Amino acid sequence: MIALAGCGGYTASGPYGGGGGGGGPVGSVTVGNNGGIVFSSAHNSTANPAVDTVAVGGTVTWTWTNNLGVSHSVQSQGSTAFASSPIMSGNGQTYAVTFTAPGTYQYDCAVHGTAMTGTVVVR
Ligand SMILES: [Cu+2]
Repeated sequence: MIALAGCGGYTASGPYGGGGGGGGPVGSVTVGNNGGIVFSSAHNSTANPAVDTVAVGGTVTWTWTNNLGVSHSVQSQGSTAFASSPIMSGNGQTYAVTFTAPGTYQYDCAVHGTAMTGTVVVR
C-alpha cells in the first residue's frame, strides 16, 4: 500500500489485496463496461456519475471490466488527489482507495474527462 502525502483523507493501493482492519462498507465500481465511456456503481447501478457511499474507513474498488480495448483511468478532482496509474485498457485490473475522512470525493477518467465521472460520499 502506498500512502500519499497531503492533507489526506484517503490512502491508495495498487492491485487489490491490501487493506486489513475493519473498514466500513465497501464501494465497488466497474470501469468501462461493454466498451462504454462509463463508471457504474456495482451496488446501486448509478452511472456517470457513479455514486457510492461508504463509511469512514471504507474502501472503494474500481474494476476494469470488458473494456473492448478502450483505455480508462481513475483520477480525483478538487483538492484531494488520488489516481490510478497507468491508464489501463485491459480487463480485470483493479484500483482501490480507502477513505479515512468524511467528505465528497469526485473523480473522472484521465482519458474521457467529464464524459466519465463518479462520486464517492464518505460519512
Ligand atoms: Cu475513460
